[in-house]
Amino acid sequence: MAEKSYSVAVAGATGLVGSQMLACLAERDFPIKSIKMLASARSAGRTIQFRGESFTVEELTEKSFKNVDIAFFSAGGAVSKKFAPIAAADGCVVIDNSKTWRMDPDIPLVVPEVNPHAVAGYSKKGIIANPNCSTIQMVVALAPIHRKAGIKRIVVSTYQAVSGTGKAAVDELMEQSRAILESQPIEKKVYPHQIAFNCLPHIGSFLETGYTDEEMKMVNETRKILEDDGIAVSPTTIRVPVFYGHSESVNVETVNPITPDEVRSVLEKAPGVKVVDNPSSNIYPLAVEAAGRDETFVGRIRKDTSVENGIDMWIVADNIRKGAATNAIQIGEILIRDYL
Ligand code: 3JN
Repeated sequence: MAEKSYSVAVAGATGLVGSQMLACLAERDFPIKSIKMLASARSAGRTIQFRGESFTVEELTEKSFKNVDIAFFSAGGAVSKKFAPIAAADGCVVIDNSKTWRMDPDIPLVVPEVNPHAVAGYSKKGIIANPNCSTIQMVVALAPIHRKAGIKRIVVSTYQAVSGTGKAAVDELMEQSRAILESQPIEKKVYPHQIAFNCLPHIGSFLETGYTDEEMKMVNETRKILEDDGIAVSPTTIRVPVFYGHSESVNVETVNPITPDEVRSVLEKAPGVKVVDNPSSNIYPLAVEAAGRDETFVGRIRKDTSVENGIDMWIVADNIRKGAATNAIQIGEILIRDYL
């Protein structure tokens, strides 16, 4: 019998994440019967190449999801908020990349290497949430340590690539870098400050507590995915002049002792993780090497000598692939394998 195949839609098909979703669907041979490329009215009419065929981008409307089995959404929070429930009411399962539904207790928040069982919860509202990029790569690396030694507290600083903001920010870094090297004045359109040759301790919007909403995503989403509200998380999220690949300096304090060698050995067996850790040969994870890959790379694994049970490490992944598109398609793969 022929393999079952599905009607798929990609909402936000012309964006950075949407186009990567299409690339991942093709690369991973997702069984597709038909595909709709959806975007705003502004992008409607454009053509997109997919698996050697040309597709015309359609405007996303209330009627877009009739007879669609699975829709991958990456068109911004407002679109997700309005259209995910409409799609779900039409019997379509939505895998949503925005923050809109992530903390809804009736909507699963899934990282396939960590909590694949949670996909089952899709049936409540017909929506599955894809976590924030910085959270995904952190929990892929930390879940195996949590299972082995119990994580009590995480202190994390991120070094996030401009692609996390979107195409305009990628252009802004390129243009500012060129302008500065040519001693020309820079233009600031996306970020409040110069991003070229700079670091901005500011991602998202500031809350009354002094944290940003991006930082609070890491706190709340980590607890939901690891299914442990007792984990303390203190994040600082930083934008750096890197195009692709988020890096994270992560300190964890565990309940039970665990040595750096034990961490390496647990992570070497962990799904989706690649240990890159030979500092004496200058080998450690690098954003430029993680870009274009789907693994989460971990290195600089060492004992934090300032506490009894502490480990420090450096975690890097492609924010557009594992941090967004790949993770969403992997969720789709579990969905069709076990549920649809
Ligand atoms: O800036 C980054 O590197 C990640 C950006 C994430 C982001 C930016 C705007 C809106 C999100 C997200 O995925 O958490 C959202 C959102 O979901 O609403």
